[in-house]
Amino acid sequence: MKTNQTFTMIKPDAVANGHIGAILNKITAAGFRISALKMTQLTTADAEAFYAVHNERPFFGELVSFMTSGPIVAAVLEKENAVNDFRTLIGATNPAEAAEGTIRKLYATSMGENAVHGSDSDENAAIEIAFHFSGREQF
Ligand code: 3AN
Repeated sequence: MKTNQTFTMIKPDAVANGHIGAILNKITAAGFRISALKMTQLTTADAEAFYAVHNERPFFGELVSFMTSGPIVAAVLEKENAVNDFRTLIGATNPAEAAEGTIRKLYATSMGENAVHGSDSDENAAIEIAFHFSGREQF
């Protein structure tokens, strides 16, 4: 399956630190079209379901409590090669290893509180988009 879509969340740390506008600006400046957008707050059940692949990892509890700690901004982004190009734009999971100019280098504070999520495959992008947005919320 090959699509031109990816899914992102601006995480609670970046929302609380006032970076929504700067991050959306960086995303559109990099050539992505925003085709869905909402501010919301995940419940514990939402975060556990969204991150179910990580439920055996030692940081799972920390991840769920962080992701439910405040509002997030969820979005669907469109561009050719969206998944890979967006992973490049956000940088490495650990901000200390993220390349200069990437969103995580600029705005993340730690490995756990790393400012943004980006889908890791076309398959997961489709699952994550359907998890957060109904058909009539996508344009
Ligand atoms: P990415 O978000 O770069 O795809 P994943 O999928 O390995 O990274 O991890 C999902 C999320 O889990 C990360 N965005 C981060 O918030 C959290 N996470 C990953 N590794 C750690 C860790 N060692 N300690 C705390 N949180 C972590």
